[in-house]
Amino acid sequence: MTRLTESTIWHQLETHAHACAGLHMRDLFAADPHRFSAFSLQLDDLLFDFSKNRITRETLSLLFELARFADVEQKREQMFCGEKINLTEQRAVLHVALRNRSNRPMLVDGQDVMPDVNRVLAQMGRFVEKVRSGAWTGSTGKPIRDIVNIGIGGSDLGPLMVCEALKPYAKDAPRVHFVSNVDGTQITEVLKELNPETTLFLVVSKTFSTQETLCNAHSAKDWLLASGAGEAAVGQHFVAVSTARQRVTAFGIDADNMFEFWDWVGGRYSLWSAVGLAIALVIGMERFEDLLSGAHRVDEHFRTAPLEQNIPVIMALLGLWYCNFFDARTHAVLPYDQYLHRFPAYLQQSDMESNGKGVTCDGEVVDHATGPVLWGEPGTNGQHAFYQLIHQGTQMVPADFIAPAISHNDLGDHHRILMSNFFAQPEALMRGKTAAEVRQEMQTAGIAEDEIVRLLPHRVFPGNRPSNSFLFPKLTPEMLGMLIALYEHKIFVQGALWNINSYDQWGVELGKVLAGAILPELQAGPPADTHDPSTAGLIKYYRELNNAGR
Ligand code: G6Q
Repeated sequence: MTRLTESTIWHQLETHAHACAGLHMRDLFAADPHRFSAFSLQLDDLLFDFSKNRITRETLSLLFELARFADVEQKREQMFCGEKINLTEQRAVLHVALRNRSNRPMLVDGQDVMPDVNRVLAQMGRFVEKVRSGAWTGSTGKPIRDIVNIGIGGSDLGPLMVCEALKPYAKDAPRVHFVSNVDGTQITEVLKELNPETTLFLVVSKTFSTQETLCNAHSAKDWLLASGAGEAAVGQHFVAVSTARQRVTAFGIDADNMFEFWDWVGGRYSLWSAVGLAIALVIGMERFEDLLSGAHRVDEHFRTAPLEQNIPVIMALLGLWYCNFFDARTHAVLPYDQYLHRFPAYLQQSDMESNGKGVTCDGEVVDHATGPVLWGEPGTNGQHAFYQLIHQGTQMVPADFIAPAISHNDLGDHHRILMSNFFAQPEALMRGKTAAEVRQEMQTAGIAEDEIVRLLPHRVFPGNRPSNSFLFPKLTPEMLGMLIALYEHKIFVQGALWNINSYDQWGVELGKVLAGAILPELQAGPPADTHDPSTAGLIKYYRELNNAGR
């Protein structure tokens, strides 16, 4: 296959990007009264406005041609058909099966996975009902009041983000806590507040061999036993979510209390599986299924809508446009909803772990940028912090603005004020403020001419800074499911365009091995002589400090 950057369409995009360099969005809007309707799409209640981008109709048609050149549609079908598109691990990538509410057969190795998916969902449903109704008790017969999810990475960020996002639906539910960091401070602080008799631990680990998770799980078990509970209590206070049955039972968790998932579910795409047990315990199984339904709605859209009307495809192409043709190295996600405060952190993992790759599926080193650094914070907090750089800094930061029209907390003028910011920021980023406008403003304010001349360059905003806006009625489980799935498929499309494997994570695996090798050296014996002088020096000083501290 022709290298992406050597293809005719890539060259056409380069030429076009050059021609677009002088275009200002302000002028594009002025020239085309239909720009908003031409460059926005609606999926059910969700409005996706991408008109504030540095694009013309020609840009889009070239980008769609690039998608066709990269076989995005065919690759999409391969994913939905359970082909082993995770080439380095020889695995299918079928998280869409976990939320396949149509129940149509979905195959991996010729086997329909839906019976297994439905079996585990039913198991989750029974368990959730027992815990929420109080029928499942701790070892002293008391109902469960607190749930602690112990997991890391994909076994933490998804459930954590969703539990935060759907807090308004957590009425009459046990409280939920998350422990991920191997830093003992986190689990210590969480357990301080809890009563062992009424606490249930969910140990969530695909492999059940992740050092951080096992270390935390063992400390949790010690805490339970130290309260006077016998070994037999472990079964009532610990359940597991994993693909590794033997390791789970070796830990002391009853195999009946293990919720299974499968190797065709990547960790960062697993919140739809039993990894989402904490979510279901907190919002109830019905609402968890609503979350799945929202994602399924997007799966159907992504699979069937023509590229030209396909929201994740357009999100992906716009991202690539800036990343590869405008040198944008980061992408901001800016939710105007406090409940979505962990959404950027969650997407950071799904996007950066998926598309932070430098080699194509064919093993060639890429000669263009791939996944951007993704980052963000809830809207107005960001405005008083880092938006300055987005408005007037020297790099382009494409941004996604996300907001519900209706708040879960109708408090005075709060939501109207929040929304006025949600509308104002993308507009200001797009329009900017010209020297003439700044001058006029300062003259009206009665500022002296020499002062105007001095201040003017500082108060000009170049504008022409791109953004997408996502506006929907309310942050419900369905809507959240839709939002997450849109980003998941955007990531898929970008991986397909760049011809990289979005579904392995050798960088993560490396971290797991490296720390294991150094661990024994921190206690006794001479540090290994294989370290560079910097690492050796640091380890030596650490040991001196520890010895002095004893
Ligand atoms: C996700 C990654 C990674 C993984 C964690 C936890 O896609 O593979 O973040 O989720 O390393 O792994 P376990 O679930 O196996 O403990």
